[in-house]
Amino acid sequence: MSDLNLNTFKARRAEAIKRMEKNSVLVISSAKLVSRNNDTTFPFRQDSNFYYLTGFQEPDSVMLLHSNGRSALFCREKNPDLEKWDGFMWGPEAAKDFYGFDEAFDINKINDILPELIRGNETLYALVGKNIDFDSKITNWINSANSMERHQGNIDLKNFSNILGSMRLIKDDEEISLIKKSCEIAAISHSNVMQNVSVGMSEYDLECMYLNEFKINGSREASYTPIVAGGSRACILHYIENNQTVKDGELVLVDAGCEYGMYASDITRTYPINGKFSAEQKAVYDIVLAAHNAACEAAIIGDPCTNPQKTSEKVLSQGLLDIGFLKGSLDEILEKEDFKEFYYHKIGHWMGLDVHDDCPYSLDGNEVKFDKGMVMTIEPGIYVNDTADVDDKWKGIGIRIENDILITEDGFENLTSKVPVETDDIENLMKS
Ligand SMILES: [Mn+2]
Repeated sequence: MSDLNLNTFKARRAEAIKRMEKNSVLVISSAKLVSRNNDTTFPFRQDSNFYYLTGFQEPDSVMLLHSNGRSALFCREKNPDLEKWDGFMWGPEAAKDFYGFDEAFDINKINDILPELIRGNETLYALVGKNIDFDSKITNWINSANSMERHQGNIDLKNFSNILGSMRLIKDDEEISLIKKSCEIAAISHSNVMQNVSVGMSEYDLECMYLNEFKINGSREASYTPIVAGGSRACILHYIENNQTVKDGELVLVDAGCEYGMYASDITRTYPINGKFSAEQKAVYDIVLAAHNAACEAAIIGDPCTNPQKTSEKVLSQGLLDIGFLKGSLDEILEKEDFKEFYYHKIGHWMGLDVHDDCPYSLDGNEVKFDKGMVMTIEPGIYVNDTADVDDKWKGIGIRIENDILITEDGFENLTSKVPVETDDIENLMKS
């Protein structure tokens, strides 16, 4: 906890307040502890939006900001008995002082206190639509507050998602250094595992190796469940069963990233389990790589954030024409989106506190334009399903290549470059 710069969170709250209308409040909830099954829970992971504005790592908490600059935190009362089971709890008083809130209250009293704090305001901002349970609490609090006024009040509920998402879109220096570290750990992990795989291993053998590498390199958690897909299972985009054997001659697609200081990384590599690409595998791989490289080049400050998508569709379609997977003219293929038979997902996503960062792609009907400090994944793929109208020798090949890029003044910086991406480099690494 001591490595957190609490001024960063305070500054973000001040910035959020600047973006609020006058006579308004913003109310955001923490994550909850989620049950796995009877009496056991998943490891707690704080809600990214709540964390971004507070730095506070406990469940059952709510933050309130007022346009007049005041801030309040609701959290669990300190409970020495419970602390013997579940560990340290801040309690409102200590949390208020340490995290720099003006007021703090017992979360159990929120239904009485929060309506008092929001009554008489014109606007209540919330992250509407993210959590039905919390949305209904918000509605109830607004209802209580309105009924407290001598003449029925009318607090206007507004969605703060795009405002907060726009703040989160531009990463500050601290965030960039955490993302870089997360990317570095993930890249080193991919390289280390590639050197140690062998024919006949199961997908979960590999999964285990990746998770182990993350942990020994300083990341406690993966940023999502790793996808380890041997052979044709690579064509299933969110395959996480990871329970089959990877056979000689097959590729394995691994989409695995880690979390460092709450920030995600997200890398995909596809490589031959026996260390040597076949001619067909290499031919498809090089098309995906060409699309990847061109898409990275298309991430330019001032240009729409959809340009890498369009670029990848063009380069990939040309490649699919060249090897005879698609027929007709390039313009026609792009117009009719014939490439979608082989490339059926988007080029990438914003990345930060969330692996799919909770940030907008368009605002007020306009595409978001690239700016310095944005972080996006670039991850084109080609997947040849059994149903494709191609020679049998191609079927079952599924390839995705994914790196994480930072938008800078001089173009893009590849944050995951420590893991090889060219087929020659992968083969050489796997030989070593
Ligand atoms: Mn991704």
